[in-house]
Amino acid sequence: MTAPRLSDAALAGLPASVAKPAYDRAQVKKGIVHLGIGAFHRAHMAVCTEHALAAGDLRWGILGASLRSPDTRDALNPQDGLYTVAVKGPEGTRLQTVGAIAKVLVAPEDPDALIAAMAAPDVRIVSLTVTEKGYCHDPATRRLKEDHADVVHDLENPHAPRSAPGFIVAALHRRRAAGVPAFTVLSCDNLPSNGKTVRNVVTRLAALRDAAFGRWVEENVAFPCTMVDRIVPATTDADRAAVAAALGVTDAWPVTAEPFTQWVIEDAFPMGRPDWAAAGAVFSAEVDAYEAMKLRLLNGAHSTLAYLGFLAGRETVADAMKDEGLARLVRGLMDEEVTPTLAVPEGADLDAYKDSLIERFRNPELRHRTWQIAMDGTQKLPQRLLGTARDRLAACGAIDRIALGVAAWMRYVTGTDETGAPIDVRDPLADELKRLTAAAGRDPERIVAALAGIEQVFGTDLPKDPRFTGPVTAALRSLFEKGAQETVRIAARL
Ligand code: CS2
Repeated sequence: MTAPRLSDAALAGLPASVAKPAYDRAQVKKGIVHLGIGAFHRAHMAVCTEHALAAGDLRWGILGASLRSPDTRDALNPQDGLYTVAVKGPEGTRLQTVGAIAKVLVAPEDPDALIAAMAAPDVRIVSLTVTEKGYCHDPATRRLKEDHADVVHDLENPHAPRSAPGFIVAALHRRRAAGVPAFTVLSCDNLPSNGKTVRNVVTRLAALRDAAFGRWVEENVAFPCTMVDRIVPATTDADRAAVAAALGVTDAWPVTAEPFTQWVIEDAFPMGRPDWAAAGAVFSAEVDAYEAMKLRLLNGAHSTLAYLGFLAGRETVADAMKDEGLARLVRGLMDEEVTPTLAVPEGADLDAYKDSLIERFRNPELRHRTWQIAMDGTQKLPQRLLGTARDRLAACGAIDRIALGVAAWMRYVTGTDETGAPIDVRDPLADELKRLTAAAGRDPERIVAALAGIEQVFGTDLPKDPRFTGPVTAALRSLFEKGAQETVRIAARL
């Protein structure tokens, strides 16, 4: 017999060890619409918002929206929006059932319902975790990609958009027409100056629709920047089974996360906001510095570990960290090549931060697959590794480890692993990557010339700079000739 499903009615029966909503969910208003209601949001912003609700400010319930698949809606709506966060650390697993999400909509099924929900006067914040590619921007310039298929579609169908910027523009248009003040747009994706990037794309899209409306958006909408951090691997069936066993009821889609969580936010919310600081979020005027520190140290190391680890046959980040060479390489990357490029936010302790990153990557309780992090490399490399490379080159510094990370991405997107098996390369530019690498064969120079020629990723400067292409080509040659593990061993000087 299958266990009954998690629901409001089941909350009272959950074991006392499970934290659960300590407020009357029926009284909660929907003050936030969140676009891209994936595992990360549910383990991060929704948990902070839960805290604010529990403290008695019931204006901030979350209406979630999926822009593509119905899976999250199908899992969460039958359980009254409830789900469980399993926090996995060395001291074991802590469970919290979260009630902050009232309901989930599936945008493509009824775009107008989502626009109407976003236009409701109670909604003061529209937040997003739509991943890097969801901004329809050019990662190298951070501007709207006006020939992006979704942008073209959304301009032709402003009332039935497809993209996150398209929905934001449609809802702001409706609010303006109804005399309802604009909501604040809160990007929670791993992009540098994410607020500025989303401002760029939304104001441009609005202006393309109508110039006067574009100016209104520019003058009336706040786009605070944020730095978000929590490692949240994809949920597995084993996680589902463990959570169900602990709860005594089935949760169709729990999320797992590490104990660490950090959120740094620029305090620009003219329409108000929950007291996220009480839940540990930090309001700061230095978000850009925090963001660069996190993207270059954590995510730069993560992507490097993901490509090299995957090629070396390591399934998870924790497995990859067991390779002494890889562990030394990423620490060297952080200390020697990233740190000199950073402006350290006031009060931040870089050494302690880097130590904690190594410890977090080693967390044996998390099964964070290298393949998962390897996804969407074209959208991630610019802010994770290439910006650092540029700053190093400008200062005449060495970039050997960065070059190895970039070369590992190139080796990975050739689509065949070291045993000759195919790699499932997921990337918005996957077709182009396939075409370019197939034409270049296994010749490192040709591969580097072809891939570094993708201007929206590498810009126009890096492909012309032999101080960049030289070390990347050398590293790629070694990856082909010696394999990832040996290349890393040599690079880590073991
Ligand atoms: C990871 C991030 O999947 C990835 O690309 O690097 O999701 C990472 O786990 C988070 O940014 C941690 O805050």
